[in-house]
Amino acid sequence: MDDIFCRIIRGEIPSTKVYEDDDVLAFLDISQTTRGHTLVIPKKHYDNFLSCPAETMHKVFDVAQRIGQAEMAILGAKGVNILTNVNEVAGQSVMHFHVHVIPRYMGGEGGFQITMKGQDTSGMDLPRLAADLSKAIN
Ligand code: DGP
Repeated sequence: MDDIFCRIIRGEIPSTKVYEDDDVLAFLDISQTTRGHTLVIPKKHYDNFLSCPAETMHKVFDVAQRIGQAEMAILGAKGVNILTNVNEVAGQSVMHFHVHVIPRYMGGEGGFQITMKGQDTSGMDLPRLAADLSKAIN
């Protein structure tokens, strides 16, 4: 599997690096949804968060946490969104696992918006739903 982030890792496409070690690379997102918007990726290719082995996933999130802390400390961010999309239906456009670290400021931001709209749950068997999910976790 080869994608645009694999090419960034190999240095074939330039990126504005924020952090790098043997396993993880972080660089500024080209879109800069808000100032400092950073992507954290494993150097080894995995399609998404769900297919990434836990050990690597933990390393990626460790770096994401540190970048979020840095955004709060030196960019004046008042909050941070940590986001990872899985598959096109959830908005994933680059099929290489990545975590967005998006600093949030008071007013004057870019276009980032999350709207979680609740729905009528009266027709759902929530205890059954939770039990099914619980059973499926291994
Ligand atoms: P997603 O929609 O979650 O798959 O996010 C992919 C992000 O990757 C999107 O915010 C834009 C960013 N992106 C795409 N191509 C490039 C690139 O060549 N360089 C950089 N720095 N970011 C890119």
